[in-house]
Order: sequence, then structure tokens, then C-alpha cells
Amino acid sequence: MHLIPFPAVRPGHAERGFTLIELAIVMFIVTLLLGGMLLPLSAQQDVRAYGDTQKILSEARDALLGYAMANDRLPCPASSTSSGVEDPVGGGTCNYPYDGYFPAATLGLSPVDSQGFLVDGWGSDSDNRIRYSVSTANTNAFTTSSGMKNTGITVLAPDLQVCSTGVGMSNAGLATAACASGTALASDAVAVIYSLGKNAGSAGSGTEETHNPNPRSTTTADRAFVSAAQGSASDDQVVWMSKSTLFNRLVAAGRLP
Ligand SMILES: [Ca+2]
Ligand SMILES: [Ca+2]
Repeated sequence: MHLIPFPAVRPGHAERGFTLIELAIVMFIVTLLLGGMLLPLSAQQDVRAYGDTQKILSEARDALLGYAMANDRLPCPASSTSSGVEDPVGGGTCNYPYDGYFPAATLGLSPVDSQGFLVDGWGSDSDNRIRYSVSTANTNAFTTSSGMKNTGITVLAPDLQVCSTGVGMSNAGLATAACASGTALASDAVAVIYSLGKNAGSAGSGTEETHNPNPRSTTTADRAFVSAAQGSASDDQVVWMSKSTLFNRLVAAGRLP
């Protein structure tokens, strides 16, 4: 009885070379398949990070409303060294009204990084910290204890602006910064909360997002922010608190008028 192994293992046989070619083809196909799978995977991760960030921003806004109802004022933004605590503690005249961070420690919110700052869904780098800005209108009434009640609901005029584009913005970098005509998504916002988005590590290079203060922006912080469509000009994710929402909650809580 003669059993001959198959495929043949005899040196020099033609089928040996053929097997190697087959292996190469299989590896080539596997590489193609993996490549095809990796792209959708990263796209899926982006969708998840974007969604997580939107949820974090929305919860942050709710937490601010809760804080306002309990404390008769909004917290001041945290500074880069205050470990997520408002600066100054106790509110009043905020040290960083337009270019500070969300005071997660003051509000007891998570997820925070090792230094107490609320972070977005894109990572845990210091650039992934959630930004928070608050109106200084009516002599800081919104961040001063009982400031809103003492000023009166009819006099209060929060002045943060959220523009759909930075194009044509007037007085950028000045106290009177304003959206171009027809581009204001809000012109009387009390607070603006935002993430620098996926490009946080190099944030600020997009023509729109340069109007939102971030570590690499050369634009002076001001009261106007840009919430543009997601794209090369901006990937920042921006939410804001409207005057009506805040007043509605404060009246319901018996804090106003
Ligand atoms: Ca960005
Ligand atoms: Ca700005």
C-alpha cells in the first residue's frame, strides 16, 4: 500500500509554489477585508463620541438649571487651575466669564478627569474639557446670589450670542461682539456650553471654531460663539441656555419674579 501525502511535500514539486501563491492571495484578501472593516469602525466610534458629547452637554445644561434653582444664581466658570471648582468660589464677578471651564466639581457632575474637569466623549486629554461661558450682563446679576431677583425679570438682559457662522461677525474680541445680521441662533443666551470636538488636540484651526475660545485660538474671548454645521470649518459641539428656559425654571421654583 502506497500513501502519498497531498498536497505533495516533495521538494521541487510544482504544487508547493502554487500553495504559497494561494497563501499570498488569501492574505491579500484578508488585508482588503480588514481595511474595509476598519473605516466603518472608526466612523462608528465618531458617531458614538459625538452622541456621548451631546448627552454630556445636555446634562451639563440641566445641572446648571438645577444649580440656579437651588442657589439663586449660576456658577462662574472654572479656571484651568481650579480643579473644576467655580472661579471665584461664591460667584459674583467671574474671573473667566467667556473662556473658562464647566465647574463640574461645584455641581458634582461626571465624567470628570483626574483634575475634576468635565470631559467630552472624544477623550480624556485636557483639551477635551467642556467649556462654559456665562453672561456678565446687568452687572453680573446672573452669577451673583439673588442678583436676578434684585434686578428684576423685566430688566434682565443676558447678552451671549450664538451665531450660525463667524463670517461677518462684528467687533470680534470686543465686549460688543455680535453675529452678522441673520446669523444669530441666539442673541440673549445666559450660558453657552461647548466641546472642542474631535479635533480638540489641534482645535481652533477651522474658520468657524476660532471664534470659540480654546487653547490654540488667537481670537480674544468675547460674548459671541459659533455653532456651525459639522465640517472642516468647525467640529465644535455647542449648546446654550436661553433666557426663557432659565426664567421659566426660576419662576416655577419660586425664585423669580
Ligand atoms: Ca473643534
Ligand atoms: Ca467669540
